[in-house]
Amino acid sequence: MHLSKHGHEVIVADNYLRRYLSREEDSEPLFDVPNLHQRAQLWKAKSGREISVAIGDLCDWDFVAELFCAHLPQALIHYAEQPSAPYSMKNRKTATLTFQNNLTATFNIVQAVHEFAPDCHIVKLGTMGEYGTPNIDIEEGWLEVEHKGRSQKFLFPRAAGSLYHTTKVLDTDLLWFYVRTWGLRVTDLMQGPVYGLETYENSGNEELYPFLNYDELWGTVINRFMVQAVAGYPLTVYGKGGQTRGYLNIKDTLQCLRLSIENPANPGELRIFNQLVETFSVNQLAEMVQQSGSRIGLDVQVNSLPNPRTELEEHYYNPTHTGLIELGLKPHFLTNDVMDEMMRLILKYKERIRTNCIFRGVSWDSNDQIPTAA
Ligand code: USQ
Repeated sequence: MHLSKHGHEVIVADNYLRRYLSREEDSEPLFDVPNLHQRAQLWKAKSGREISVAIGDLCDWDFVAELFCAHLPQALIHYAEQPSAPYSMKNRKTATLTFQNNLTATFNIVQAVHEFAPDCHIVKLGTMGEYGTPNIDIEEGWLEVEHKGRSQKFLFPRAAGSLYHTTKVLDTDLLWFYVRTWGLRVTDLMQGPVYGLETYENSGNEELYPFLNYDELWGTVINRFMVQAVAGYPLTVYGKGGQTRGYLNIKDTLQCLRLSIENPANPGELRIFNQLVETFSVNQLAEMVQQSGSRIGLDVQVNSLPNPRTELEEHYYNPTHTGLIELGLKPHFLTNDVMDEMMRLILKYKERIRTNCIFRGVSWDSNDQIPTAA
């Protein structure tokens, strides 16, 4: 919708995998999301602009080839991945799905661009989690290394913290290989956890909202904490709560995509941006949500749980993130007003919150064991 509003001709392809998996896991979003055809019609009624819809699986080569031949895209945004770290760590079946889906979709896209639209700019959604939490500043994708009097620029070292994040490392390597070999033009957006619901395009129109997941598998931490606060469920801080990540508002993810498309990478270039606007620890987020709660009349409790994940709970974190600002990104920060407004919006849907799917304890070193939250 954001690209469409800015004058781009947009075709969306989806196989409803995420909807299917969240239904299978009994962890559906707070709002019912109409199907893609219905949403395209709603957008047309609202904006007068057309978005084409194609339902199919990017792991299916025939579907990909047909889509490319029919449209010969100038740019392609690749979002078609299983995006949940806990889901990827749940058991062998979920790990296999994550691995096969994420790598095959990326591979098919690379092959299709090479075969049918070699000038097409691939904008790939990576993740800040590819880098892990190293004890040095995180550069934007690359690191100049001096070694025994010589120097070379390498991909910044990757050390991901889940299988899902590792598939993104593998994606980057795959893209980098084909950039070197076939001269593809690629932008890899290393995105931090996103929060938010309203964009300039969907504002006030529930049927155009994105998925607001608040369960352990599909919900990101800020959205989760806000829903927990509204439901009167103590905030689930994992371990010591010093885990620090780079966050951004959903409005900024859209800006970043559009800026990347409107300023494409060169042929033979793998351009990498760190896509975040500010960093917070889990403890800071819990405190901010608690304070927002008290401003709007909610008594929010914070609970420290044994961490189901394997990750550093206290660490250095200082990622560079100037590239997208230089392209023109105007960040929206997590201010008190932004938090209170989102909490009030969620409050309107309080009755729909199902507290039993908030915590299930998918452990990084077990096979589907479910420890209790207490
Ligand atoms: N956390 C808690 N309590 C919770 C949920 C999360 O303490 O109830 C902690 C996690 O342990 C982690 C941090 O909060 O340290 C962020 O967790 P998250 O679930 O918000 O984010 P993550 O699993 O890393 O994944 C999300 C998206 C993923 C994206 C990633 C960006 O699901 O698709 O790639 O954010 S990043 O984290 O920078 O890799």
